[in-house]
Amino acid sequence: MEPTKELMLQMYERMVLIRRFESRAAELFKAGKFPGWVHVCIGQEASVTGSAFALREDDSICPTHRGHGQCLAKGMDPKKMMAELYGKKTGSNQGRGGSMHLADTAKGILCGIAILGGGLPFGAGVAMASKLRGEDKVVLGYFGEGASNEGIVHEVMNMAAVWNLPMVFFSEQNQYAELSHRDFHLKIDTLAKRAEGYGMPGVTVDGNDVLDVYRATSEAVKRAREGGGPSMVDSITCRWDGHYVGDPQAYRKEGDLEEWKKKDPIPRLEKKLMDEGMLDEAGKEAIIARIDQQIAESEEFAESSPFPTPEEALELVWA
Ligand SMILES: Cc1ncc(C[n+]2csc(CCOP(=O)(O)OP(=O)(O)O)c2C)c(N)n1
Repeated sequence: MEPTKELMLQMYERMVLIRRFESRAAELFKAGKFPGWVHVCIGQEASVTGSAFALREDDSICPTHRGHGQCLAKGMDPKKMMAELYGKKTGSNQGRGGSMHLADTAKGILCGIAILGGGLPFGAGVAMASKLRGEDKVVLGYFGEGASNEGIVHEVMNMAAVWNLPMVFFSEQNQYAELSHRDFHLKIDTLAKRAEGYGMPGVTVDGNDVLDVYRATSEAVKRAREGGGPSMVDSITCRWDGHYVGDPQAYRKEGDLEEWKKKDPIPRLEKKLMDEGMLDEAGKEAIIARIDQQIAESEEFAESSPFPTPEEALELVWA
């Protein structure tokens, strides 16, 4: 499934948005503008964009604790996201969730869950609902290579295969799980090897090549939509920042960042677009200016929005 030129330009712009939004969010966090923990996915923009763009608007994703990029790629409004980071009432979760629990069900963004692998069983429930209702909506669940060793991930993948659920299990193998390099806890090179054990197809993609990610995920989404059941995509990429913003990263392998930065996903697509005459310097500058304006507006929106009041604390509580 080849993306159109129009779609490639949209993917480029979205990757630039994610990179610049997260860079600014990290600066704001360091300046003490909002509390909590912030996990950025800088370096992984192709992985989140290529996968989310393979979905329809009414398909769903299960975001993780490192979910800004996943949610922006799926179409979350940057204003709602920034306001949520600030804990404001205008945020995507009305200020109750923060960075790790982003949700916007109207956009198919099921709630991010900070417990590793915790989003996947909910995603399986949504996929089962789609199947029982005779709809053709697909759920794509994100997880990291660290989470891949959690029992819940194995359980969900097994059940999804047995029940033939319309799901895509998308692992972002970003080299580090908290403070551990992947070699410390994984004996296999690609998680896709595990797919056969669940009875589903598995594929490995270059997670820094947005087109490779888009093509492979589109195929998995098509299979799920047509009743062919779940698949697994292992996207090999790297996070450039720490586990959290402020992490001193004493554990990082020497020279590894320099190597991965050579594979920066944004200039890779940019070069293709320029070589094929779809983008020029002026077009690139216009995209950056447009995005910086959008980010400045989201910051202003977050700053000027009210906090929820103590009287409203129980408003969104179900029981
Ligand atoms: C069940 C559970 N165990 C441990 C943690 C603590 N923890 C938070 S993030 C993390 C590492 C996650 O690594 P990975 O799944 O590869 O995702 P990444 O952070 O690299 O995106 C750990 C161990 C947790 N949140 N939930």
